[in-house]
Amino acid sequence: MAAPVPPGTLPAGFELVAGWVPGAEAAELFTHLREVVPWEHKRVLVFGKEHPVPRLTCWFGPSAYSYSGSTNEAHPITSIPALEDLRQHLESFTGASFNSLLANYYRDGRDSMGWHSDDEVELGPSPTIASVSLGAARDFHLRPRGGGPVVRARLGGGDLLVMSGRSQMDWQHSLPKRAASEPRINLTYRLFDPRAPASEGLQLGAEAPAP
Ligand SMILES: O=C(O)CCC(=O)C(=O)O
Repeated sequence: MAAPVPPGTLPAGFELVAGWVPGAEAAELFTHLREVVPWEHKRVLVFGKEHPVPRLTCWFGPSAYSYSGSTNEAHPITSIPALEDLRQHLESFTGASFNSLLANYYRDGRDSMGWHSDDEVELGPSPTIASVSLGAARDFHLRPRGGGPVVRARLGGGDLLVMSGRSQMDWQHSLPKRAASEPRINLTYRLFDPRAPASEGLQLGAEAPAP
């Protein structure tokens, strides 16, 4: 079993487990998911103007959700056995429950994720989010919501980042653009309650520009 990166390396509420999916398996999973996930290139409204989201995405979960004038159709996790298998392993490893998953495909260094917190009403006040990275390593940044220096981490293929406790209340995260990068896939497993009072929706494209 892969060991967590020593405590204190990341802020409280963030635990990085390097090589959680072992090397060869992580590489195979990347190739498989790149082929079988029905990737979509969404467009979102930002200040009334439509923009393409700078990555490909796919939402798996119990129901569709909408944000910024764009509806994300829900695909069942069980439609891709490898994603359901990962879900079950993540539940055993973390002790948390997951019923949904946002898959992001960063085609190259121009693809990115802007500053945001996963703090939507449907996720509850202190969600546990399990984020699995596959493919190329990319920088991952954290910044305190109240202001303060950026904490820099690197997420490699097979790494698992677990965000829990006050992580979404106290911090924002982003995946900045880079001059060059090989492709990468990230899978964030969540527990999504479709009956929660409507919010702005998951921040799939409503994030601030990537640094
Ligand atoms: O690609 C990543 O590691 C970040 C994904 C992310 O921030 C999200 O899905 O909310």
